[in-house]
Amino acid sequence: MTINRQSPEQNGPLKFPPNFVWGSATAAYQIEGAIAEDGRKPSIWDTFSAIPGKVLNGDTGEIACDHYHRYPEDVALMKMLNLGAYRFSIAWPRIVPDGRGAVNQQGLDFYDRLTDKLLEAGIQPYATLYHWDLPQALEDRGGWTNRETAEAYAEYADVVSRRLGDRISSYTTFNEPWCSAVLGYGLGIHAPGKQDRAAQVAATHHLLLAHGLAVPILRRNAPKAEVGITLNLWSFDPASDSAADRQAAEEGYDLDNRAYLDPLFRGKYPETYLNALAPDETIPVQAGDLETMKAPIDFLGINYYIRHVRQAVPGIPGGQDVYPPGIYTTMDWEVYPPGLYDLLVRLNNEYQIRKIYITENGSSGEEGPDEKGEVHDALRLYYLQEHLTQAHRAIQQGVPLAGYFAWSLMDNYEWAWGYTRRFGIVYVDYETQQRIIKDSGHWYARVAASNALPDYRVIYP
Ligand code: GCO
Repeated sequence: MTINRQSPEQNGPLKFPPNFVWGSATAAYQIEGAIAEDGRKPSIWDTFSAIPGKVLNGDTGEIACDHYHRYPEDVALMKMLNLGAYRFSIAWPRIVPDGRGAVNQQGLDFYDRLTDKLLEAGIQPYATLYHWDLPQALEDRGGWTNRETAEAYAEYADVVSRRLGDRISSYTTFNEPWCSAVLGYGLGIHAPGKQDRAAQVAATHHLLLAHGLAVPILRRNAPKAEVGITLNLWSFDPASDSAADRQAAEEGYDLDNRAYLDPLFRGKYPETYLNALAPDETIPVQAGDLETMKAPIDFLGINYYIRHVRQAVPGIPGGQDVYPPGIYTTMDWEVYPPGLYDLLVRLNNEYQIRKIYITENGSSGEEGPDEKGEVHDALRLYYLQEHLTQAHRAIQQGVPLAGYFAWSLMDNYEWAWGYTRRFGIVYVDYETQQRIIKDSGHWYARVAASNALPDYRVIYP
C-alpha cells in the first residue's frame, strides 16, 4: 500500500457537507444467526440454502455472525468506528413468523433492544423492512408472484412501525427489489430459486406495490422518521462509440434501472421494459396500483458496486456485458468509481429526488489477520476512498447526497457465495466469532470523525 501525500489532484482534505451521515450497513439474514430462536420461523433463505448446490459449500445463515446474541458488542464496534448511523434490516419471519396473522412479540423485542442500544451510543437507526427474507409460509402461497404478499407486507410494516415508531430515524421499505424479482424469481440464483420470467414480472409489480402501500402507513406511525426505498443501480457505458452499442447501453439502463425508478417517481413502467415483455409476461396491474407506487418518498437509497459495459447483440434488448481490463475484486466485479458519479448526476437530472443516500458500496476481498493480528485490506480501502471521492464530486455538482453507508460493517453471509466472499470493514473469524477492525475500517473511522477524506491518497496496488 502506497500513501501518496502529494497527490496532484488534491490540495487539502475533501470536506463533506455538515450533517453528512456516515454509516455502515448489514442485513438480518447475513449476520443474525439464531434462525429458530424466540419464535422465528423459516424464511425463503432458510429453505433455499438447505437445498444442495444452491449455495457455495452448503453455507446457511444458521449462525452467521451470531449478531442476534452479540449485538451489544457490535454496537460498541460501531462506536469505535465513529459511525453516526447504522443501516440494518428487520427479519419479517421474526415479527410475523407465518407471514400474516399472529405477531411475535419476542421478535419485536430484539429490534427494540437493538434500537435502544444504538440510540444510547448516539448512532441513528436506519431500518430496512425487507432485505430478502420472506416468510416461507408466504412463499408457499406464491410469494411475490401473489398480490396477497403485498397486503401482508403492509400489515407487517404497520406492526413494526407501531412498535419502533420515531425511534427509527429512517425507514427503507425494500432493499433492491430488482434482486428479489430477477435473481429470486427470474434467474433462480437467489431464494426462492424460481426460473420463470413471467413470475419475475409479477414479483416486480407486487414488490413496488407493497412499497407504495407501506409508505402512508409508515408516515402515520412514525411521522418524524424519513421513508424511502433502496435500489441497486448501475451506470451503463457502451462498449464502443457505435450507435448500436450506445443504444444497447441505454436499453440496459431502462430495463434494469428505469424499470424501478419510473414506477416510483413517475407512476409508469418505461416503454423499453413494456416492449421487451413476452406475450405470457403480463404485469398484474390493477386500477390505482401505479398511483400507489409513486407515493412521495423522502429519499432514494442507492446501492452501487459496478457499472455495465454493453455491446449490442441483434434481437437482445440491452445487449450483453463485456469486461474491460481494469482492477477486479474477488466477486469478479470491476472497480469503476466514476460510474458512481455518472449515475448520481444522471439520476439528479432525470428525477425529482429530494435526497439520496448511498446505502451500500464496498468491495469483497479475502484478507485475513497477519501474524500481528492486523488485517490489511488495501483494495477495499482504495475502493472506499475512490468512490467517496466521486461522491464528493457529485455533491459539488449539486446532487443532494446526504449520506454514505459502507457495505458492510462486518464480513457476513454473502448469499449464494456463502461465507467465501468478505465485504466487511471489520473481519469476522467465523469459528470464534472474534471481530477485528481492518485497515479500511480504521481509515473509515477517521473519515467519519473528520467528515472529510484525508489530504493523502492511497494508491493501489
Ligand atoms: C445487496 C445486498 C448485500 C450484498 C452486497 C454484496 O443489497 O446486494 O444488499 O446483501 O451482500 O450487495 O453483494
